[in-house]
Amino acid sequence: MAPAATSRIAVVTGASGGIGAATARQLAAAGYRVVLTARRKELIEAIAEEITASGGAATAYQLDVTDRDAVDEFATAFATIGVLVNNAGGALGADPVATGDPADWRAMYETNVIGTLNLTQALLPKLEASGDGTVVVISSTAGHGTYEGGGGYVAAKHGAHVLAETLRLEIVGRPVRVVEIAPGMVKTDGFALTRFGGDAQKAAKVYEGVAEPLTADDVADTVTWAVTRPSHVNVDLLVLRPRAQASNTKVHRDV
Ligand code: 8X3
Repeated sequence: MAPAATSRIAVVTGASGGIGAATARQLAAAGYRVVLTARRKELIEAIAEEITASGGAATAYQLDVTDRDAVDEFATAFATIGVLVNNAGGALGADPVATGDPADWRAMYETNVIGTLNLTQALLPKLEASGDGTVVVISSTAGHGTYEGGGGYVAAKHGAHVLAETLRLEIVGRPVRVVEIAPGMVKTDGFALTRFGGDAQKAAKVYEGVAEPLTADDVADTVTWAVTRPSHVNVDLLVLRPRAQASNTKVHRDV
């Protein structure tokens, strides 16, 4: 059996909204002492307060996952950690490869891949010290197949997927599981809006006519399920999509 979650620490990156915030709330409800990290301090502080007010244990720590010095400093606060959820990331632009902005590609690689690398490297000794750690990588179905306009996001998420797969090979035999959760279409407040530079109309088009895109809570539910399996059970990869989405390019729309 996995040790009781109670009093174990779960670090969640990108916890200021969407999947990260939902995951922090659900892990706290499962008994973890949650540490919410993100760049936007006020947001994570508010969520941590809300979790605490409802009887959970949560703290907020402002962190940019691409800043390695800051990540290393953050890691010094812990002797052991039970769970690391690498959720920080996201998409910038939906341009074809021929015209995509290299700055967007670079930024996406930095957050989705290097950010995950930074946290994982810094916290791996602490996860191992817990005797039963779990690294979760929130990748995407964009890490398992491409689509037109996927561009740098697809490339970066393939990087995150490969990081998870390679790490699992390299640390086998040590007491740390590596779990990859790959969501398809998830409707959150921020994802599509960020991708389209704040253009609400373009963002709304992503979900147009789709009966029920996944919610942040749907993804948080799978994360919580995966990390609370008995210790010897490693959920290598869990791909989830809404029923209306059969593949990256096949979505049923009632329009
Ligand atoms: C989000 C899924 O289809 O926008 O990670 O690439 S998609």
